[in-house]
Amino acid sequence: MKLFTHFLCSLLLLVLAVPLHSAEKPNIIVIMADDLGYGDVSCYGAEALETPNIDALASRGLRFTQGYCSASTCTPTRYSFLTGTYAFRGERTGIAPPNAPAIIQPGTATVASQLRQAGYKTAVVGKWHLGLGGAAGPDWNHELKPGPLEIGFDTCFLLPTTNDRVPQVYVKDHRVLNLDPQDPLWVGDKKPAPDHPTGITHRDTLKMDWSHGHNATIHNGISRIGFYTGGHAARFRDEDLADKWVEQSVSFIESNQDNPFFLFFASHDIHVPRMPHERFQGATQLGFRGDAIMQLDWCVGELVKCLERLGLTENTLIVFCSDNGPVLDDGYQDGAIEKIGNHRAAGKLSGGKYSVYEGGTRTPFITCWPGRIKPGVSDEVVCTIDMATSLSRLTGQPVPNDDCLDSLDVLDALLGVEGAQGRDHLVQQNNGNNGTYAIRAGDWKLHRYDQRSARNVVVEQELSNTDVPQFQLFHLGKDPAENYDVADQNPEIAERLKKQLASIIEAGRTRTVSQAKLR
Ligand code: NG6
Ligand code: CA
Repeated sequence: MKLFTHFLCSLLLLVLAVPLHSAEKPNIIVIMADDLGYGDVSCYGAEALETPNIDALASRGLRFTQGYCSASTCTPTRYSFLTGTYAFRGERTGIAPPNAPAIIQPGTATVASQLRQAGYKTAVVGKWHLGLGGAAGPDWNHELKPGPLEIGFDTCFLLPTTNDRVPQVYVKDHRVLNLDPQDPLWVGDKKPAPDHPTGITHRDTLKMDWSHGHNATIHNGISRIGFYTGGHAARFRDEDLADKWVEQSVSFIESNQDNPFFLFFASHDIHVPRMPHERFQGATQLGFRGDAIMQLDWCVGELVKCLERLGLTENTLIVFCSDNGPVLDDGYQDGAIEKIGNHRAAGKLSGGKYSVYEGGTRTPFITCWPGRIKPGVSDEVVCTIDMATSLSRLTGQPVPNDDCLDSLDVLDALLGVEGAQGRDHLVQQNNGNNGTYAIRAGDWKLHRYDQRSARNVVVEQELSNTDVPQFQLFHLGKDPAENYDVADQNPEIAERLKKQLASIIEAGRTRTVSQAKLR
């Protein structure tokens, strides 16, 4: 009898130890494009070019009409994608300069650390732009630490900042790749010598001219933001970046084909300087901006082909998204404006990069997992910030209480489960913590501009507000392009959203907070 009771107890313990939902461990690839707009690919309505590989993901998976990144610039979106916390809550989360120290502190839970804990091998390949090194910034000639490896990635192969910023070198794990110690790399924000050639002094030698900023050190015929010297053996050609990302990703996938892996494929396309490989130059009528979209599409195709070759297609979840909306002239004269024709980079939306209009943060967003997701179109609101919590649930990982503060579990919506709902609200922001926000709740959207200067929003197409009020209210259902501020006609709704936004900022978190408290 005693033995039997003992047996029963053990059985009970065993049952309790099994999580309610059994975890699934598909391979996961997040492909994040850079500055790609809602209307830039053919499955979202572009007619000036065709993106067959991205379209194929959409037709084999779920195409979201309301998929977002959390900010309309790069660093804050990447910060909140990885950490699951709104960037406006953090310090130094605005667009990072070349010598920025690591922005995400070691010990912070991230998408990568959560998946690593679930038994995944994790890698980031491509643009980082989240700082490297301790408080003094990156030590380019020695160990670049902390960085991705200290926040959950097993390996990394990076462009350290963004390619219009110096330096043009790859970082593999903790080191600049191919750095010759005899030719140390120096990076700074002041001219290192009076005769150091720059985009100003040697403008006539440039292969692509600048239009604003981007006039410091020249490399590969393109002048950049910031100065650097040395490290010549380590420098890359802009034209080869996409090939390198694919090569490194394929090798990571091949080495991990027998275990679950997570790959963050952080493409640099279609950020400036747009200098696609020669084989894509002239591929579209849109100039290098369009050609870079073709290059991005090619990368997607190569990743998909690799999965197919290894028999991993059925068991791999691919998420395709962008880090912010579109911009035409972002500092170089590459013909993007002159050649735009009828193409609308943000589709039907207003605004783009740097703005909290929908065009700034609503982007192409596709989930594809042939073994699990039924193809279709979803109108649910989902955001890159939700990956941390949603992928944790998928893989059976508890989310630490003090991290991933704004990452909501929208897994079922991401997988297209019948009747599943996405977010009922989302805060959008532009850059860092400068007091420019928008909140979307259902069909209503409120903009808030704390700084007067920020109200001169740079908007991409037509709409050019010169001085807007601190608060504006739009009805996205009736007015998706946010043309008509209806705050005066709907004062109660405007008040409700103002309060909701203020409580979200004040509460310091939105996950595991009673939603009533946030209203
Ligand atoms: C801006 C740059 C822009 C781009 C952006 C960051 C100027 C005038 N503009 O400051 O070219 O680099 O920062 O883009 O220098 S992001 O997509 O990485 O956020
Ligand atoms: Ca970007």
